[in-house]
Amino acid sequence: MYAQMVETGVKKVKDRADMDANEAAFMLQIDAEDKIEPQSWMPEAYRKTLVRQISQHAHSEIIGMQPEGNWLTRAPTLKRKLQLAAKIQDECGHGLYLYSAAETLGTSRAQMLDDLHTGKAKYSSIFNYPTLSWADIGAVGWLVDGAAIVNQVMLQRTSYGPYARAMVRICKEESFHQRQGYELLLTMMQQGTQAQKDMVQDSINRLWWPSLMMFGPTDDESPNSAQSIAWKIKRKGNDEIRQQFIDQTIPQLEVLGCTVPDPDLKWNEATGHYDFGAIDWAEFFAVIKGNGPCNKQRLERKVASHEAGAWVRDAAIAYANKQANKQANKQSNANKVA
Ligand code: BYC
Repeated sequence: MYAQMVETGVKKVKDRADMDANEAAFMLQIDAEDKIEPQSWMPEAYRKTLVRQISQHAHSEIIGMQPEGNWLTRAPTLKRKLQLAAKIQDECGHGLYLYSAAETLGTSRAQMLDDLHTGKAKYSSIFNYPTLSWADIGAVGWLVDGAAIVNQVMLQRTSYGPYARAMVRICKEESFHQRQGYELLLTMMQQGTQAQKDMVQDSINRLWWPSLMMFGPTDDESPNSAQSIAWKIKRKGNDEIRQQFIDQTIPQLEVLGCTVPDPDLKWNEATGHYDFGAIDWAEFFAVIKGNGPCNKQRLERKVASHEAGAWVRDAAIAYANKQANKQANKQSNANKVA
């Protein structure tokens, strides 16, 4: 089994009988569907699990801007360029809400960024694949945001209040992203040249399997799922949401007139779901360990832009200090007069 890099202290789901009074009361709150808020008592492992997941989610949004930004200067029309610029800005906003949600758990933005920059914290495997053609921008919107939504709709009901509330807004924006990606591909398929249609198919061929890997390892290889489901951080296992994504995506694929690179994909009348072929988990684990096609480039770019932005952070701090001093002087003058 894959060894966790972020140790949350959970080895197995604790029996209720082994819980102390605080933990038992916490579980009653979870059972009652009460949201856990920053000031609520929570088990340390619950807090660590959330910091791990929310910060990795935030990092994914921020790193995810890179493969899309790659096509910003080469968008085919002004309309497409504006759509792509708006989408990238949305992703940045999602990262910021999520960092703020994670900060409510007592960690700092600087710590989370340091964990990302030093390779300790992960981000979604999908962003370690390159965007080689304009059609990839459509496929990222349709497949990657589409996969993200299936997961995030479930996270709107996650047990931690600030994370659940951030997800509500994020899901609305992700729905727009998914539609713009699909509309882009549909336009290429319905109005494009043969070369453009081939570009769409090639893009789906390359991004289909990595999109399925976004949901994480199978349930029996997922060290975090059982406890996260018990705490209602996750509402469903990785396999169930992967299946849900496939079931809702294949009819859309058929409308496009494209195929997926999976000879075993077929509708199963008995289960009411699509059967699909084996996922290459060796590839997934290689990517999340840092050996995907673009891991090195993504991280180097992120660290370089963080360093290049140091003066902005310094200026913001200097300005905040100046304002605070001004306010303090005003207050002390007012006190003297009084
Ligand atoms: N990639 O026990 P498991 C977007 C890790 S961005 C990398 O199942 P868990 C967008 C996992 O972290 C949307 N690592 O874990 C942005 C764990 O390692 P650690 C991104 C993965 O947490 C810009 C280990 O494998 N969405 O939409 O219970 C442009 C074992 O896994 C991956 C989110 O981040 C992966 N795919 O379940 C366009 C959703 N899968 O941490 C679009 C929030 C697993 O123990 N996250 N790992 O070292 C989640 O819902 C859950 O964390 C996961 C994994 C379902 C991903």
